[in-house]
Amino acid sequence: MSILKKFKLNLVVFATILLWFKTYLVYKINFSINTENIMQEVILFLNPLSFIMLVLGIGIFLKGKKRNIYILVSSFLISFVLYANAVYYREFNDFITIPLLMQTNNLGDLGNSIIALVSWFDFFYFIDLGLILLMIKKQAFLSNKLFSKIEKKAFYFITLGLMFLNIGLAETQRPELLTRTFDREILVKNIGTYHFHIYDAVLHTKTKAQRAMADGNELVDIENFTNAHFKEPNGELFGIAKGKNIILISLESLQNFVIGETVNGEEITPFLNQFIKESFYFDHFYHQTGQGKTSDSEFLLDNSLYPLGRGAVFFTHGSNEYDTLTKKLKENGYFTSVLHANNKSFWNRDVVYQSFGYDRFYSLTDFEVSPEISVNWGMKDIQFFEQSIHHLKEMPKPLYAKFITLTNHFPFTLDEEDRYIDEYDSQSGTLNRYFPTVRYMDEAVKLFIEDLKNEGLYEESIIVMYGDHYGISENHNKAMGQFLNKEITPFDTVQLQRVPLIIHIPGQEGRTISSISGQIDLKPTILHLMGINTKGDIQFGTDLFANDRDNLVILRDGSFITNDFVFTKETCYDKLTGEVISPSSCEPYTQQVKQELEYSDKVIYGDLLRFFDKTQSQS
Ligand code: GP9
Ligand code: MN
Repeated sequence: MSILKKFKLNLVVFATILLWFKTYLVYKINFSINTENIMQEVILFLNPLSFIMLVLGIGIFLKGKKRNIYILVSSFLISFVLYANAVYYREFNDFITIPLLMQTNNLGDLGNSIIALVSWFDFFYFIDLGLILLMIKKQAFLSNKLFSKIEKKAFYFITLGLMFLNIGLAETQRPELLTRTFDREILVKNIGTYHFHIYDAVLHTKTKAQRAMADGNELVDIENFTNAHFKEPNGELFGIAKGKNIILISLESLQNFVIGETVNGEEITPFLNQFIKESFYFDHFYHQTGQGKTSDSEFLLDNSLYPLGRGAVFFTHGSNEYDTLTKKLKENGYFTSVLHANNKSFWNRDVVYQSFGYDRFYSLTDFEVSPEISVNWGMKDIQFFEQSIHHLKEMPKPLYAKFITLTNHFPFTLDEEDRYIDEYDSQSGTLNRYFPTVRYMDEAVKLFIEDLKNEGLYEESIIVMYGDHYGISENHNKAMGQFLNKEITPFDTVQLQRVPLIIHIPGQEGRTISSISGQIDLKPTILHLMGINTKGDIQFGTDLFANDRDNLVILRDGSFITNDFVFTKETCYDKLTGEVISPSSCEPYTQQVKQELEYSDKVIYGDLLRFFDKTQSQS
């Protein structure tokens, strides 16, 4: 007992440890954060500590009553943030962000549900404050010894060290964590809930400042530019699919080089190879995504704007005003939806789909998912399509439904029973596994089309399918070279950014179109097929069926492709031979490329479409 009496604790250290352990407990109990290995668990355990030390640590510079009040107030504020997230998470399975708090209608909804969400035992979230109070009152275990200068320095040295250790470890688990701005859960898992709020605040301030400084006059030049590049729709095809349903399938990581190809003597995409013959097939169609991957391709589709060069626009500018494909279809009587068997907050989709005007997002909770029908990132494509048919049948018609597949995603793992062809044999496991997962996706699409036919939906719909982005990165050039039987140069890398685009229109004969095009062209193309004109829209794509298209496709990294040239990594190539040629051949395009990307970025950073007067531009 006498030993215990001698044992005295510093209040700052005591409060820090309590808050740290409490946060970890909330991670484990409230936020269903799963860790996949010991390292992730270590990161999760460590990540609240440096922030708490940074804030509560100020207490070591204070004395007596002031210190006690400071520790109590700061512990309370941090606990409150944690608690607010825990309450929000109960209903929404997500973390609070600033844009969310700013959305007043969201707040209204929140207000109503808060009462339903809190419960009497929530005082447990603040139990450490009780312990701190008790300690202050009793004074028995409280040490009033002040930190020496050296100790203070050591305290903050350790805090900073922990912060860097956390970021370093997180980076090994998730390269480009902060620049690729992944799912909020992944961010919280790696940098912790408190750092996440700081990160969110920085992102928000930056975005707000750019937006605040923008004004409507900036639109004039941009409108002139996009209007000058507008191409009149093809008279024969304009409105050819008017009133039909639109079934759009985003094919995960599907690149063009597998189409019509074989591996170990077996076709990789037997169904698509057939389907192409009855459809418009664009074999020189490029993805134009950046770090936002699938979400960037969705952004291109809906807006005909380029995604951003850094970060994912779905995260950074998800709540902007947009003039989307979806909104236009909705205005024309369509029921608009997205089907994707993943968490609704992934890629900030729940927020973005609202800005884009989708009526309904069928996400993970709308599907019955079990481990048996899951692989890799989640629900298997075959079951995803199977269950989607029920949703499709129930939707009001005409419908526009976007399906996002998932199985053919890196690292391309597959269950034995779903392997229709053998793996390839090269030094890259990734490329080897890619072929069977592509083959699986091909099967899933085949079964889906059969289901559409059985349900009588096939003849009533146009079907648009495209690859969202590359699946095999440049890291696998050697193996890719072995498969393609050539050495992969930067020129080939650009050519490998081609993804298939297939548009099936009932009653139309199949045709392969080899003019160059990109995802940015999807919006005007689809709308014109439906008989909806896009003249006057701020868009950087053009109708793929227009007769006098400009022949220029711009990739997000500034590389570009024309009929005759490919420009990438500061080098101009002859498109036909792949030979390096004089930069002067590519020069005439460089200005337009720069201008176009800059204008598109400006629209997003300035949220300029809020100033866009459609009625005026259409007249
Ligand atoms: C996940 C899916 C894949 O929901 O969209 O995302 P990706 O990593 O391809 O961007
Ligand atoms: Mn993807």
